[in-house]
Amino acid sequence: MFLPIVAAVIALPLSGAASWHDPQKVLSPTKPPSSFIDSSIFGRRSIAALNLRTPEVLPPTRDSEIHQFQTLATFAHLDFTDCTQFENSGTFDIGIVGHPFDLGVSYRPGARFGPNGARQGARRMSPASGWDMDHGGVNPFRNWATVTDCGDISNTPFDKLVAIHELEQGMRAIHKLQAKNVSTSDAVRLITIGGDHTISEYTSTVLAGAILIFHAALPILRALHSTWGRVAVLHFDSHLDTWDPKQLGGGLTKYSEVNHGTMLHIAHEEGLLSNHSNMHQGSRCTLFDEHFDLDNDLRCGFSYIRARELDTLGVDKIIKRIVETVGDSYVYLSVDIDVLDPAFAPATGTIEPGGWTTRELMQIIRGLSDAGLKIVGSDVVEFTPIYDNAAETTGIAVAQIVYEILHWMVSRLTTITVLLYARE
Ligand SMILES: [Mn+2]
Repeated sequence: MFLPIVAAVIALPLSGAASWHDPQKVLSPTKPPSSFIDSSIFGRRSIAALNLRTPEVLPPTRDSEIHQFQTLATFAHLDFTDCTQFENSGTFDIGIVGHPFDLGVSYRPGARFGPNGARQGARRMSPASGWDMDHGGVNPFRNWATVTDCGDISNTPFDKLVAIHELEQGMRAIHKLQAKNVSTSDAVRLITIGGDHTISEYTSTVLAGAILIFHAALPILRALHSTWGRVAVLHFDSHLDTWDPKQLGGGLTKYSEVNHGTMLHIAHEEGLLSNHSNMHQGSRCTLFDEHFDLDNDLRCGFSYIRARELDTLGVDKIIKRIVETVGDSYVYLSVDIDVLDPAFAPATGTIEPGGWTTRELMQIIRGLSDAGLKIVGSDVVEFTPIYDNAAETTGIAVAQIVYEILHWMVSRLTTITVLLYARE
């Protein structure tokens, strides 16, 4: 059997009418086709013979936002506003603001690209198609609030404390602005997209109206009490982030003490947090020793729900426990995207297997909104796009969580305003 096959293979180029030396007929260099159509399956027939009709141009029925993959990538195709400029006071109610900062990470760097990654992940969202089946048909972009993309707050990549100062100044400038819809909103609300988790500490500080100077450690608590009082931090994160700098990062310089795992410890030391109503959700990290970290966490005013407790408690009981813990406090919501399982959010700085699904997190946030918890600000942090996949799983999840928080703010601000005025 071997010999005839070899003979056939050898004979093949030598037999038949079309030798392999013949010039290629259709794409002959001496006779190039006059057009692409000529060289295609349509041959040399005239285009008219194809009977192609001129496309009918219909009048526009919806605005151009429907083309979700086009235009510059602001968050959900929102209008851009330079929110740090006072001339823009009174032009918006809720701002999405980027903090491209990652000088506080301990493992994978790259969260400085998170804000634009989140904007890329939010491109399928649009005010033109924002009505939500799971929120009673509400479109949070076209409800009572004017929502805008504030862009990023510029900060140096060369010095962490200077960068934090720049971000803090930017946030303070934004919080000086008056809201647009003053009949409903007493102040602008911000959802910050990080950036590593270090930003939350001064974000909540600025929100509270206090001045924080890390290396001087002299917070002005009077301003905090005259505006929101101490805020309760709801901290969705696989890690505690209340680490004493003695345990994480400290001992080198004052610079090293400020990082994405110590910021809640520092916030407590500065007196910015509620005494007992802060909570971690989705915890599942390892600790530096048997007792110290958890004792220090308790001392910082936190309790926690571990990620695995979802299996026994279920979503409803988790919501109930959070509501009972937070009570009537003003809530600052901080979502470290590593609270999700790496299957749902692989692109983050410090991944921990065994987390929640995106749907579970969305349902818990929705439950807190329905319970009427009084959200005064929020962030979604630790998205590090370089570790995302081609489907942009993490970036789209980050955008969806921001959207869920936006629903909470839109649905609850009226209640907050009434309470604030009642206090005066
Ligand atoms: Mn964190």
